[in-house]
Amino acid sequence: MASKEEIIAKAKASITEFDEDMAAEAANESLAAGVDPVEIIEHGYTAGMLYVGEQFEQGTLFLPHVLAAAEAMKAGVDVLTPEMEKRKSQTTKLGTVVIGTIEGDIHSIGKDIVASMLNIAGFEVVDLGRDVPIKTFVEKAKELKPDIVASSALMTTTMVNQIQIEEQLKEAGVRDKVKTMVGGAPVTQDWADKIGANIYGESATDAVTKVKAALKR
Ligand code: B12
Repeated sequence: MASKEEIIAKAKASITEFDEDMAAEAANESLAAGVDPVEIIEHGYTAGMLYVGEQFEQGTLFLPHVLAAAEAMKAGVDVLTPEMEKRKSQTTKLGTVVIGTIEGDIHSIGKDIVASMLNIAGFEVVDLGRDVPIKTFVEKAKELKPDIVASSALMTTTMVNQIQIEEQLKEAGVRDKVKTMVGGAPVTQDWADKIGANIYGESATDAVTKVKAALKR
């Protein structure tokens, strides 16, 4: 049976080689070997996607490659999801998180991972999808009274819209009733501090740790 390191390497290679079948195969091998799906996602697929992103930035790979890499990542994560669901914390609900990719931005892979890891950790997650209008975040905050309103932004041009979430929650009179969380590749702790967001999460595991700490549950 393949070792954990070999499976992680295969998961990473499946993304950099845009190979959906290989991605699913690595996922199945990891399940058979009893490797934590989170490790495959973070150190395998995500690491591969980071590499593809760098190559895209340098102009050695192009948009169709990025799309193919994203498809491969989805193929792998789809195989792992049922197992992650099974491992879902059976404790009482820890809290509710409303999450979405910010208005103007269609990047959803990172947001999806954060949403599923929060869900597995025992939070009720309401995923609003991608390119979510600011007003929808605010409406859902009023309607569902979640503990956390979380937004993902993958572009410098769309992260500015996270300011609007802060502003419009204030205008609606609900800013003090929820905690806001921001994340996505260009987002930093500095940015979160600057716009007045309560939590910055660098990765999905970081998000889970910080949400738990913020809600002290
Ligand atoms: C995959 C990808 C795509 C895919 C997206 C597929 C999908 N369904 O999501 C496709 C091909 C569709 C795409 C399209 C575009 N893309 Co693109 N894309 C990427 C790429 C290569 C990887 C992003 C990714 O999925 N990473 C893997 C995931 C797992 O990582 P992640 O998203 O960072 O998420 C992790 C953390 O950030 C964090 N996190 C994420 N969200 C959240 C939220 C919360 C609340 C928290 C706490 C944490 C958190 O946790 C995650 C897991 O650890 C990046 C490169 C990069 N460096 O990011 C470019 C990139 C983001 N894209 C870019 C661009 C320009 C575009 C396009 C405009 C291209 C075009 N010319 O059409 C369009 C966007 C159109 C739009 N309106 O949104 C630019 C953005 C530049 C900028 N302005 O800042 C980048 C940086 C590439 C580049 N350097 O040019 N893209």
